[in-house]
Amino acid sequence: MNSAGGPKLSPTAEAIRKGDRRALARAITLIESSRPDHRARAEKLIDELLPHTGRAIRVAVSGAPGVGKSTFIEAFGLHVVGEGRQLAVLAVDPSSARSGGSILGDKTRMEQLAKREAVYIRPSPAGGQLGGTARRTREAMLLCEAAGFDLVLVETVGVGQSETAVADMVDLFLLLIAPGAGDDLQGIKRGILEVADLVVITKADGDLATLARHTEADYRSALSLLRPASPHWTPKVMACSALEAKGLDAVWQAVLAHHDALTLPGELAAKRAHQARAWLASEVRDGLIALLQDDAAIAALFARLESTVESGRMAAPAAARQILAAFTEKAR
Ligand SMILES: Nc1nc2c(ncn2[C@@H]2O[C@H](COP(=O)(O)OP(=O)(O)O)[C@@H](O)[C@H]2O)c(=O)[nH]1
Ligand SMILES: [Mg+2]
Repeated sequence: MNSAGGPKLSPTAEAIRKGDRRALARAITLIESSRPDHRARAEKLIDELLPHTGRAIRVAVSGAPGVGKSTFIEAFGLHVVGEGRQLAVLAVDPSSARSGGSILGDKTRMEQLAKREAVYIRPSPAGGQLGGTARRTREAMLLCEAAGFDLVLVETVGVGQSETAVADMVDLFLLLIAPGAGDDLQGIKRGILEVADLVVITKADGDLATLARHTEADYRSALSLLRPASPHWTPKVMACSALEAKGLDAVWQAVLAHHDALTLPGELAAKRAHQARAWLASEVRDGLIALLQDDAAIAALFARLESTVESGRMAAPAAARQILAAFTEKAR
């Protein structure tokens, strides 16, 4: 029996529980691998550590490239560490794999933070597609929680589908916005604004300070037109400067207020339960597609029907039924 009263943990799990950084880093590398034997070990490890997760506040930091996410995380991170928090930062940036540049940029931008004892920073792995990234991030988050981190920040680019996937694994979605271009809301899709619990106008300093106030007002009125997703929380809009370390405590207090507001009525637990269910469904979906692709004949049929559907010669539902029929036939 270990201290938590559960079954005895494996040495790896025990090391992670004790906060051993190298064990944590190795475990995250393991979950990033798609080799079947690695997957099997990763699943076992996650399962073992699951009872030791769930005690962190999970926050997504999203926004367009260049808005200031990494700089914000550095400044905000230093602030919360000063408040006694243990912080893990996970980067999900599908574009960084392609450009190859932003990981290096992020490392320098989080230079001070990276030196802190209470901080663990994990850049996003190169390659892989979105589904894989979402799974790896969720699993990495659980490992970090088991290692004792009580605040997890997930940096994600506010374009494409990645933020919806990330919104599905965090408690709070923080959308960063740069001053200016309030009219078109900077091309930020309405869908992203709808999942935002906190909108933070960053770079509210120097020449941009006045513009930042206008942008803040614009977003406040845009948000007032949306129905809040939660009965216990109305999304907030605030401004800060990561460069001058101003307004960061207000953001932190809002994160804590959101956490309290959702915890007391049981909404946080319900939200996480719902996320766990959705995770299961997506794992089953991914697993089924992998099974289909494993069979050469079905994979060929899949590819053939894909182009049929692409060219508009057949609708997706009929094509999907054909593929599934071939699969169930095979399973018989
Ligand atoms: N004036 C000002 N510039 C900032 C601030 N935060 C970030 N920047 C600048 O904005 C640029 C992009 O920042 P970065 O954090 O890499 O953005 P990311 O792509 O969203 O991670 C950099 O040149 C930063 O120096 C801020 O609070 N004030
Ligand atoms: Mg960045």
